[in-house]
Amino acid sequence: MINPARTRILREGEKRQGPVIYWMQRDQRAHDNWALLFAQELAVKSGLELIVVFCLAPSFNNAALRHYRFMLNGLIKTDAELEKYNIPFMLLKGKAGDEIPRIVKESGASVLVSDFNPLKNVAAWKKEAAGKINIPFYEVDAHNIVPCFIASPKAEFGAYTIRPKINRLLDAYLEEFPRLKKMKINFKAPKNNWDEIIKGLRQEKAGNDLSIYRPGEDEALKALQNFMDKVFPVYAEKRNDPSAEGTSGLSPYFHFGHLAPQRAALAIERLTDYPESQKGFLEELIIRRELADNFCFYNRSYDSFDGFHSWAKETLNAHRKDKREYIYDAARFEEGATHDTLWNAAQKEMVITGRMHGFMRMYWAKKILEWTPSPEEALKTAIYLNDKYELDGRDPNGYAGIAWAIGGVHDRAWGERKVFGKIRYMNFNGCKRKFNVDLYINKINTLNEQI
Ligand code: FO1
Repeated sequence: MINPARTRILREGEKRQGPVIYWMQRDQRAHDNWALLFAQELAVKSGLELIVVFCLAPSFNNAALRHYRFMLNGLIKTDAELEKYNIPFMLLKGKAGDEIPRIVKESGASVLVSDFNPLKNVAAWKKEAAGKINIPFYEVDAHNIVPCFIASPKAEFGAYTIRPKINRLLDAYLEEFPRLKKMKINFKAPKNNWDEIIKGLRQEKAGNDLSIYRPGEDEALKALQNFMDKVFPVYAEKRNDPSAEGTSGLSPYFHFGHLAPQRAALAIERLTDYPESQKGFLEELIIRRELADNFCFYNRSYDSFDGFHSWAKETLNAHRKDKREYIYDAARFEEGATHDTLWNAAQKEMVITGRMHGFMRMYWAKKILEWTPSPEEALKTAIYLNDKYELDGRDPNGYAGIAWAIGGVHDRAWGERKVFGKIRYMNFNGCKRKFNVDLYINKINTLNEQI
């Protein structure tokens, strides 16, 4: 039995006989997926068929071709995996607000289930779909260990306020996943023509093709094992060193839902030999990640200046007129053509590899604030570049991270200074104290452009 607290109902509806549809959206995997497990429980209990659908949108928050390729190549594997369980997977194309009601009507579905997503554009899709159907519509948090709407009823100030709330509930929710069951012969969906779909992609090509990252649920589990075997022992001291290979590299798999953060937590929980690494990683994986969902879910201005706390708005307003030592527009930032070799290296790392080290992301965003005429323009530029190039962009983690860097969200006030006001300041010398800047810049400048 799936813990009912992981589920909330988006609309009531009349009970009828017909397939249960799981609209897969954020959690694009067959296993360790609470939304799919809930949908299957409903279907098996009532002897109904189970269908999984995914709606391919023509655009998504400035996602580029390489992001769509990564996502679709992951979905191909999910389609194949579901087939082994007699669960049909249908790829729909177009606006979800039209496509989901259409498939509900055509299939005579009795229940609609989707996975939880705090992003406002996805919430709008669901609202539109909910308004056009008259069957029950459930949403299941398959991404967070403690469901977002259970962890807290409001936007939290920071990790220090949400941490006790999550830790109190962790034992109840950090449980092993039930196995997906094989359905009796189910209705046969038409085969998805994946080659045609991938050839038909029309998104802008931005940055390198990233063929080195292998998408999909199976690759995500391999990446988790590799992290545990090779990186975890040194994670505690290397995680803040951009010149080292000290990060998990799991964020693109979390972003596209190829890996459940709960699966990673269950695995890492066993690694008691490295308590420091374990503490550091679980803080990022559980507290920081669920804080980002909390921020986007309860603060609909998560991508704008209005989303900042009043202390931050006041201090940034008080320094609007400060002279900026350097001024760059989005194009110059995008080219990585500023006066700062460290900043340029971080931008180059993101364009070529589709990722940027966590420590550099903070420096990268804060310098955009410092070298842009207004905080609003800085936020716009940082979000634009992050969403266009990061493999894990277009994600609550990204919006929360940028709001932290530029607007002090989930941070506190620091000593007042030019442009930043009381927003935490970072500079080149601060980076030099933390890690070998030349080594990092060198590593990026010798990156193979053919990635
Ligand atoms: N979600 C969809 O339901 N349909 C899409 O076509 C789609 C495209 C897409 C492209 C890049 C990207 O980073 C995310 C994309 N998403 C899409 C959203 C994704 O499924 C998650 O909802 C978000 O990443 C938020 O976690």
